[in-house]
Amino acid sequence: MAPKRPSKSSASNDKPSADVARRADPQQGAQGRLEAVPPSRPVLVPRASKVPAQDSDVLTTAQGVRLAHTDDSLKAGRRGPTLLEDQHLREKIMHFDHERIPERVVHARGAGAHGVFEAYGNVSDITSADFLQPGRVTPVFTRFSTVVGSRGSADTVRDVRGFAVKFYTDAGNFDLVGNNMPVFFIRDGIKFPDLIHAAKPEPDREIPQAQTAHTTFWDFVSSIPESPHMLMWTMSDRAIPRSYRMMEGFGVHTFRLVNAERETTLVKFHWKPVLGVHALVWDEALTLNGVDPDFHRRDLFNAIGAGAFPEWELGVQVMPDSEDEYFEGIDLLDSTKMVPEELVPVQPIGRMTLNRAPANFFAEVEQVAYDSGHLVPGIDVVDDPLMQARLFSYLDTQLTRLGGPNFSQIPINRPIAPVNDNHRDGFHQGAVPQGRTPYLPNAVGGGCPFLASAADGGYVHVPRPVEGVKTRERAPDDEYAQATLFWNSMTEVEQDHIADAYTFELGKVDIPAVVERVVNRLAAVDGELARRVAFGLGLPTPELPTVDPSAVTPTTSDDGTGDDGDGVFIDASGGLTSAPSLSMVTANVFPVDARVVQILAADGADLAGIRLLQEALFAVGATAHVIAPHKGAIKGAGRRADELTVDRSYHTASSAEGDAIVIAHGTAAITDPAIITFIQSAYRHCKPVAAWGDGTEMLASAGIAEDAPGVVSAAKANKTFAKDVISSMGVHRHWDRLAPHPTRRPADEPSPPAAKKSAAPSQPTSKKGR
Ligand code: HDE
Repeated sequence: MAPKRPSKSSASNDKPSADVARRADPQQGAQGRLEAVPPSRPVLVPRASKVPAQDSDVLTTAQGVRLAHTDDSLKAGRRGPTLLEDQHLREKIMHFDHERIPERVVHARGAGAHGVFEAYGNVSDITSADFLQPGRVTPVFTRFSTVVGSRGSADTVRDVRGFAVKFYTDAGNFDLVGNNMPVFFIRDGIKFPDLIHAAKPEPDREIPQAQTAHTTFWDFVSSIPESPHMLMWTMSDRAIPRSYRMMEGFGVHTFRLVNAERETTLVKFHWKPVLGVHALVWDEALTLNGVDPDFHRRDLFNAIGAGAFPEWELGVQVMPDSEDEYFEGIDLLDSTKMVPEELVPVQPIGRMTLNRAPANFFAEVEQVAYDSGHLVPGIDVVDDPLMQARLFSYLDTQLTRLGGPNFSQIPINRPIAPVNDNHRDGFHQGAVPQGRTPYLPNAVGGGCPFLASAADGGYVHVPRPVEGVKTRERAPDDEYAQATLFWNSMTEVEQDHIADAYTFELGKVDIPAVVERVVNRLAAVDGELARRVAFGLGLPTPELPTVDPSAVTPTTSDDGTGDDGDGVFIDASGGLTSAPSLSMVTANVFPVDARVVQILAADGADLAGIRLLQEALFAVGATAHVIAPHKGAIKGAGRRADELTVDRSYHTASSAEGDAIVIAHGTAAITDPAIITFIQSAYRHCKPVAAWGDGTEMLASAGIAEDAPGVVSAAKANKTFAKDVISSMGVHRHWDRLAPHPTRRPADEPSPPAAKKSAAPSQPTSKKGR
């Protein structure tokens, strides 16, 4: 007798919800497909898998034959030998042998989640893209990633983060495949293989994993002209985010938007996290690489599980579509440049909420195939040579990674818009196409499928004149202005961290000439930065400036001067000397959703106080971890046998995992020096530190003054104490605790003159304001 059919929890993702309707679709085979009902309604359910891999209650072979035994292979006698005849064994091992697919060449390490995008901006004057019109709700799948590391590398390495969003719009899929930094290392896609070869582990020794702190990376980036700006971003705390939920996202390239009247504007896309932009400190990132290499992945999963759904506002900077595609001297076709928000504010146009973790990591996160060429009517690309190369790469890479040209049929990649593409056959064809006329024009098939005009939602390119001499030259550049602008826009603590990051990375470079070249070029960004890094590396202070960028840029232009041929030099500063919007350190207070408060406790602790704090934190959406000398449960102080569950013991916990620590009353008797170190490191990382009752004695043992910034203490754990703890978390870090950085020049000592951007010839005219 067949076993009783269990509730179909394993197939729950295949169930259509009230928001979707199933229809038979000859193009898609007998299982049908999910189709969105009226476009304005949210569609929150994944595309259903048509492959019936889990629709039997009984274990079967891949051919659907029910199995009676799976624990022993078929053998001649109980001790073997194994018989070749065992089809179940051979099929099972064959499939297992082929479970791995090639990891992504770049961005191999990542995590993703489903969600919705709700548009609310007034955009009809700039784009006809239907999903951006106010009120439209579109399902999305978002994947965050690091760039350099392999799939099994740690989350918290210093690196750029990928921020890729697939919008399943009614007009087809739109992929915004961006990063958490608004610029890039190189200007032309032809240099991408060089960049990645230099950044990946060195090929003779396969060292180091997931790091740019090695010789070949710095050799390459210091030898190309355009890298100084992006290097400032990657050496800043932007490269060690606290959480995916606290990262900005950028489309990086300029996009061309087209409205219903076929008028165009140039825009930059921005994602702004509702929780603010926050980072780890380097010491925490290093610790987390060992303590919890899945820190970011876990954080995303836990936040969604806790209902603290991560949210970002999508915004656009809108610039006129001028003939030369410059704005205030900034080349909009150059992805090593950004447009400061001080010049063009970001206008909000919608909100993305990630509300569902993937059901199966491989099927969704690994198999999702983003493509910067996935555009919908109303959105187009520009001539940026970096973007143009990407338009080739993403389609091409999926052929190997996903095993053929039919990857758009994989459930996570399938559009919700109806599809009729006339493509046929190929590896892993999942559809059973009908009919005999997969070609156009045809008369035999009644001319089907028909074509759509722009008015009917067809993608029609805006006519634009294209002309030029066939050449391998590049456009003129201003390599340093925006790097200097970035440095000038940082707060002191952010500058300290940048100087430390350069010192760390270059400290791992084993060829002195490479180190010197980087430090010399840093002098052209900022003399004081170069001095501080040189000091840390034991090098002489570089003269200001010592480097002519043209000397390291034989390919910049014909004569290597940055001259565009008309005696005109570019000024990419936008006329600004500082842009405060680039800084992550603000006085703003942010929500504490799914932030982790570590409550240090022990047997005999004030359990009622801990519970009060736990509840107060839970009420504002934060998480509490009780940390004690042992796992299991701790006992209260009273006579009643009161117990509280411990989340982590000191053996598994690290202060790097939390956003704040609180020392409970009744904990003071612990003498383990590891706990004192735990408290001291939280303090040194400028996190809120709190204690009540005799917990304050632990503060004293750790050398922490109760009146130091971000330190909260009280006699009892009551509501006021809980409120103070929560409000001290809203600013993320209490940097004012720090003593001046040892390499910072004392305030009374004059700084060296500001570095000029290059030793290039004087600048006769500027493109600024063209
Ligand atoms: Fe990518 N990039 N990229 N890239 N990229 C890939 O596509 C490439 C660039 C970005 O979570 C690959 O499916 C070239 C800039 C993200 O699945 C590959 C160039 C930006 C992701 C590829 C660039 C990005 C990728 C690897 C220089 C920010 C991860 C696997 C012209 C705007 C998407 C894959 C995910 C992934 C090529 C430069 C963002 C090889 C040739 C600039 C977020 O096709």
